[in-house]
Amino acid sequence: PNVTRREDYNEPDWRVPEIALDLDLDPAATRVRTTLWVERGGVHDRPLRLDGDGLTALSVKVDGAETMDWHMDGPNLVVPLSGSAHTIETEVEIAPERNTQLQGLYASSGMLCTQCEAEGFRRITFFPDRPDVLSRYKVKLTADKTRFPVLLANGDPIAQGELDGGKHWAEWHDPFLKPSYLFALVAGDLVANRGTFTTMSGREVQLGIWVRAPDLAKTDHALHALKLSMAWDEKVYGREYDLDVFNIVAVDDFNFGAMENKGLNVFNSRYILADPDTATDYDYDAIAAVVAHEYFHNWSGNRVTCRDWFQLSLKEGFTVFRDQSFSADQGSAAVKRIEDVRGLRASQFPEDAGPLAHPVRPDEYIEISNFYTATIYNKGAEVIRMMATILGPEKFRAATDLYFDRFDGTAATCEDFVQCMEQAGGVDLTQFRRWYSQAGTPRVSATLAQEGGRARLSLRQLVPPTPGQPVKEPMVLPLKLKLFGGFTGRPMCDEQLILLKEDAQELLFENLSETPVLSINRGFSAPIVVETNRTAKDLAFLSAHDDDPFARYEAMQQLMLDTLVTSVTNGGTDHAAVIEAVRNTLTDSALDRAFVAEAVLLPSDSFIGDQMAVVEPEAIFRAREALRADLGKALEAEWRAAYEGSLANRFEYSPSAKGARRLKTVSLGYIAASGAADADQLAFDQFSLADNMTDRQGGLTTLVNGASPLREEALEAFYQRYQGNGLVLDKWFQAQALSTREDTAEMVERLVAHRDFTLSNPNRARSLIGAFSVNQRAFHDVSGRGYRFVADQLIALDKLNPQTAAKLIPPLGRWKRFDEARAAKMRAELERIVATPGLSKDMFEQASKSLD
Ligand code: DPP
Ligand code: ZN
Repeated sequence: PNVTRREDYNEPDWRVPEIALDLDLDPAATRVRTTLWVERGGVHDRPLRLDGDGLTALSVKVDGAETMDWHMDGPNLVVPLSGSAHTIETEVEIAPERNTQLQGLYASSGMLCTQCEAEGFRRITFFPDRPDVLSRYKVKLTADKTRFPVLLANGDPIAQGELDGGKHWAEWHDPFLKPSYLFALVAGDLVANRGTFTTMSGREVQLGIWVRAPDLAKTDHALHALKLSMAWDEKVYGREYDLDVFNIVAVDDFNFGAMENKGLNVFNSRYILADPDTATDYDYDAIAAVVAHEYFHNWSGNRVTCRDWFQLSLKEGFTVFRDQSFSADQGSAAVKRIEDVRGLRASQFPEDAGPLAHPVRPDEYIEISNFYTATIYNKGAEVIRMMATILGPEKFRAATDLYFDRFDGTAATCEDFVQCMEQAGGVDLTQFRRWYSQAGTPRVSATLAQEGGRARLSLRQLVPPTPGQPVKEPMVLPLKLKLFGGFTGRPMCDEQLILLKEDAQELLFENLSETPVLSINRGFSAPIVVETNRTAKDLAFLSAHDDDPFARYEAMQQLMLDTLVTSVTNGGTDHAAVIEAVRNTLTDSALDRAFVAEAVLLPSDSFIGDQMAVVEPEAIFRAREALRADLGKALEAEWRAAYEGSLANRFEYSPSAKGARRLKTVSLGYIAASGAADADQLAFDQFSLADNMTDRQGGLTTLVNGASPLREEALEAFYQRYQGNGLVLDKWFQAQALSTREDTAEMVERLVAHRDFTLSNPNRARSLIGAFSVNQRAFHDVSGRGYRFVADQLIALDKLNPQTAAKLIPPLGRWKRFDEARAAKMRAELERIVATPGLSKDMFEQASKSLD
């Protein structure tokens, strides 16, 4: 397969300032007639080369006359042209109902919709399908009026009408220049939850959340989140919406979470539909975050887009940072930061430490779909956050203003963004740019040594080697730190922001009146791993006294991790320090319940594994269960008090009610871990009496991990209650795939034969196969059956939907982290995948790189 390289970038040979699309929509056979107004870019004699994927040209016209002077180069259409500007017309026919890749134009639950990012537009029509070709779009849609009463596209609706034979048409114009990946259309039998938003300059925007009629009642939360997002972007970034309409459509079959098409966002229905009976608090939060994310792309992505796909983090990293800040402003910023860091550590750190590690701005790819990664999105967001930290809020805002003003209507690069930061911020980011080019998670060791009234902090940084990058240069690491008096608990200095730029640096603290305790990387100011010489006592102290909630959480996590890693490696069972620290936090009534719930939760099996030279899944599981049981027993009264204190109220979606629910289920988990006789009944009662999905799922999950007869009863009741609701059935599959039980692999193998299981819906495939492969204990069963099972499923999924299949490869690629026997079995499955005839390039790239 071909490798695309960043350094090979050239400006487009031909520009396409205008395009008109005329689609006669039909699931079996859709006619696409396209008119391109093309202009030669610069002085050259190269022909017009239009990307295609699976298309056959039925006719080609140049300047109005049919021509035979064209040829195919593989999937692409090549038309020699003599002048500097021409009109090109092409006609193709496509079959959306046969499109199982869900890329291009496809059918989902009776509607027709599109997904064009990154390279799906070429599956609809011939076009220079690259993000630096910006065009003004006119779109005419024609379809059967009964099956497809609603016809939507980007921009503003211009005209509509009826035709003979039960058909109708609609025309949409988008006045803004956009790349082809932002094109979208939707045709279906849909209804809208409508609203309006008045922008800062007083324009009224018509909002619509489009769904199938039975789902209408589940759209209020998304509509509300959209209005909040629009107001937030005006207030925080000065960015106003620019069209008269903004539509969102929810679609059941969707590869991504959602897509920011100009004026017509298309969403995976899991990020739109919510009511208390079917959506958890986590879902509610995720819906608000994704609605915000896609809306914010209107400026960071659409008005200013990417020059090429190597710049993907320009829009994604920045937009994730924006949506994280938005969510932080809606509730507890500390809890949001904890959740984001937990997510980064669960997905990005392992990626950066494995065979698929790549820089935030990659240098090459085989299939761009494989680069919609935690590194591009979440590490990319951390890189923006660090620049915001270095600049401070005012200069950062000046820098983003400059960026939006300077690059509005163009396709920009990460370098352009950094230059705006430098100019408006008055800083030199030369060395900082390594965050874009060097992969790998930097590791910092911080050693604090006291000598009388002075203390010396020695910092060292190391960026580990990653594929293709054996040697690294030191990075710029913004570290927020503070010292606390170990005796009085009082801060001994103000918080400092230091920039660690060298391999090693030292800091001196003078006139200390007591022994200092180090609080470092406060707020997770840099996305790194920090190793310190802090004792269990220091960590317990910080977990109770640090005035930065993130640092407090972090100290507790480190204490738990140190304890667990010791248990796994030396069989240690001294849990006293953790128990005391958890008791302090749990009984501190001044703390936010949501914070408490996060802080008392043990690190995941996989995160414990990430700390070890060789991951031992069974030993980790046992050590973690032993600590959970001890915590459950030692603090049983406290867990019950926390549980009961969170029982009362009826469902409400507010930060405090969410926090109470979270702590309730975390406490339930510990009560169950204690072995209390009534735990199963408690879980079952929570499950059956719940007035919301968060509590119901909490009860179910607790039972699913156990062996009570109530387990089957709950699973069956849940299934019966939600039969026919795809999104909730995903939770049913997922709860079983994530079970900590010994027989999970066997259960999951049986579940693929369940009549509600299908690989053709990405959410369903991920809820079973994806969830199972991150269940460390079950997936890494020493027999290797977990590996074989996942490989079988991915080979089957690849034939339908390569993009979704390839995203599920990474757990198999982590073989280097395991013992030889497991590693050999994992490699064997990867080899079997690579050798599969007809394998997609998506899978080939992920699986073959994972073998290196
Ligand atoms: N660009 C989309 C998003 O991240 C993914 N297709 O919002
Ligand atoms: Zn995005």
